[in-house]
Amino acid sequence: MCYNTKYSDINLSQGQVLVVSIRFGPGAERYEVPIIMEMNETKKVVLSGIQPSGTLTLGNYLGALRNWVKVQDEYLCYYMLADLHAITVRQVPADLRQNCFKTAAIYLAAGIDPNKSTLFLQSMVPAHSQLGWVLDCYAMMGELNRMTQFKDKSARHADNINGGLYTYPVLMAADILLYQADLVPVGNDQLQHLELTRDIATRFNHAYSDTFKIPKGLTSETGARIMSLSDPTKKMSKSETGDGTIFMLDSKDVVIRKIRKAVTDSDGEVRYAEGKYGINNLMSIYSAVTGKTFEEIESEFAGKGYGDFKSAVGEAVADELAVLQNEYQHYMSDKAYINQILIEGAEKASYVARKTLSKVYRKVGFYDPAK
Ligand code: AQP
Repeated sequence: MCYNTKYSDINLSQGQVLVVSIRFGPGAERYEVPIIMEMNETKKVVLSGIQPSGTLTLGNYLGALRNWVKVQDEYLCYYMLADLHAITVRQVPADLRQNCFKTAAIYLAAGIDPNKSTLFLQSMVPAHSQLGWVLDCYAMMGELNRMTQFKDKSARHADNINGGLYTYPVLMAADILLYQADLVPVGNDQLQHLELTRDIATRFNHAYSDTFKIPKGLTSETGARIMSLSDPTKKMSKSETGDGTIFMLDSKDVVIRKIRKAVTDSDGEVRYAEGKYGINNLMSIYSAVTGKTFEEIESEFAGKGYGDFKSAVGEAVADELAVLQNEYQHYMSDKAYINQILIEGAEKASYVARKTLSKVYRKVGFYDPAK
């Protein structure tokens, strides 16, 4: 049996890894031989991920996903579903499985294009845990003790302050360093972890020889830190209960209601100023969604009350999310497609990750009887 594949139809960018599965034999489904082709790397590499620990939030969208989509053509991007990170907080197994699948659909709906970027599940690439362990031995307790996210999360989950929560930033370092990432798109909340990644990589490179590329942050001016609507001094989080978080799958009515209830102040003037946390947050959201500057927003709502402003923010956010939600429904109805994307993504990611891991194993002195 012969299958004609026109390789001229495959648009492979520089640096991308292509996995081809050839099916042959009686039944045509029975044998698969993965062939991996790799182009010379010239584009800068980007790595990022979101924990599938619940429905993604407006913060995940404006602070991460939307920016990932924008850089897909310029860079060679690896976008993972960080399920290993997700279990640092107790998850209901069936919910985690379902959230992984839904999050993959959200990535695709937001515009992550599997022909341009590698979309994969972290737990399907064993090199993340393997490098994570090695790097644990190169991260210092004093460094980990300073991580503010550990302090925040252990305060929020006082009944489950586990080792994984503590070494979370080291696994994040492994995620980034495995792909020799040049750039990591992060919200402000992750900058401290990125700094630690750089320190661990530099320490390892000095102890042996150049092994890891030292990554830099790629921050966006808008949406870098979206705050909770009910407590605008805290980051908007998936796990927040109540109306402080807008979820990417919230209906228009829910979005408008949550924004109408957002905590503001008694000043009554729509302007960006020190201490006006609630209004500043709503202005940041409105600016990120509409592309308007703070000055433009201030003049648009000059002489109007918070009610008008909140209605406009609610409408703008709901309209932006509605487009994405339509796409999401489309992907959710095609389970086979999403599964295929995740299988191929893991193969491509594993190929690259294994190269870095074997270099690290050799440098630290692990014996390989095959060599
Ligand atoms: N509120 C936010 N504003 C801007 N960016 C945000 N990000 C998350 N929340 C905001 C960005 O999304 C990426 C991945 O985040 P994550 O969801 O994997 O991790 P997290 O920040 O620990 O998530 P939560 O929502 O706080 O999780 P729970 O509630 O489960 O503990 C990062 O790039 C981050 O900057």
